[in-house]
Amino acid sequence: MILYDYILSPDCYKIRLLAALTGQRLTLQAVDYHPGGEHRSAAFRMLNPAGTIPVLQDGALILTESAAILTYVAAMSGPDWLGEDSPQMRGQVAQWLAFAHRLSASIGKARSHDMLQQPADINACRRAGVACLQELESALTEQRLMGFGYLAGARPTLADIACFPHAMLAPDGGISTDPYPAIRLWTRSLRALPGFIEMPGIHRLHELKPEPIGTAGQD
Ligand SMILES: N[C@@H](CCC(=O)N[C@@H](CS)C(=O)NCC(=O)O)C(=O)O
Repeated sequence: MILYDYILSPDCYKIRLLAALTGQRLTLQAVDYHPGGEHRSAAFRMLNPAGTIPVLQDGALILTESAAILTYVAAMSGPDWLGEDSPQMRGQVAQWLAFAHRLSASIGKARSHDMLQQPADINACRRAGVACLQELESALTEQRLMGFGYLAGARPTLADIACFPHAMLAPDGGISTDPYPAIRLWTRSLRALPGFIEMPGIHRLHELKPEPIGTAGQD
């Protein structure tokens, strides 16, 4: 499988992360997203008319859209990461895959604005990004109250992988992740998974802060 990849792209990182966690081999084809803008070239648009990365090529199959690529990579490794144990779990995974687009449109845009000088209404992006993080925090808190550590239940699924990168990169767009203890505990659980790989640039300093009150030893 060939992944058309940019090392600092959260949408590409989520594919690399899932491949690492599921033991799938990816051949990385670097795209000069910045500063080259290779994703906008005619040659790249032959591959993906939308001009976005990631793109996955597996033989004759070309897949665009990170949610679709995640689903394919997960399906290649068996049923576990798809989260198909129950209709409820399936629904939750689909919900969080869609939610990840909102993270991309808010936090992702704020980050591209601050780091790559891409035009954006930065205040609107940050407001929408904070609303997304609050939503994620409250969903994870609810899960913890039911004894679950992940977005769609007791074990990690595509839902978690789709949301983790943008949530963790929020500080790059001027959005603090400090007020969210449930998110912090969730990211620790994800980082502890066998095969987990980091993305360069994800901030880890907030993890050195004290345990959220009443949760020590629970993750
Ligand atoms: N909906 C797409 C969005 C991916 C996306 O926005 N990728 C960014 C890089 S992280 C991109 O290619 N943006 C196009 C651009 O900057 O022109 C997906 O989930 O794959």
